[in-house]
Amino acid sequence: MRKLFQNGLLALFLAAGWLAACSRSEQEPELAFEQAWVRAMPAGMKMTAAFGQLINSGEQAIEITGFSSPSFDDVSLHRTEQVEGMSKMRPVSRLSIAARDRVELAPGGFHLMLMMPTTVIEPGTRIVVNLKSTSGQTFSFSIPVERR
Ligand SMILES: [Cu+2]
Repeated sequence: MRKLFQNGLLALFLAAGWLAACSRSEQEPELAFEQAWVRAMPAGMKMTAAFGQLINSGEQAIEITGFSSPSFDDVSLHRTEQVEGMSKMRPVSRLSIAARDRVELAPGGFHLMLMMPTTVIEPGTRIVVNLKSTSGQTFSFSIPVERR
């Protein structure tokens, strides 16, 4: 009787796992923003940036073309480049994250440029950033403000 119960339970687990595997393939793309942080703004500064790892765990590429935040009137993607020994920031209109791949946003490279704050951006608080994909999905992230 106990053996029968165990087998039944095992079958249930297998069925549940199979169902989960099936539904996963039909799910919308997944995007995570890990180790994300926003640089705290010194008093008087009108701009700052967000950094972290954008991780696409899905089977399809994600193309981000929309950037916004309720805490900033102007959000865009920038890339810092070295031009003739000078560090320059250039706007980038879209960010592609291949299937099962990641893109790093880091000082000196890609970053989310946050301009025209609508609130005080202090360490210990969080700000929300929304990334919109070309497939119409919006990914929202709550990112801690840190002094680094
Ligand atoms: Cu920038």
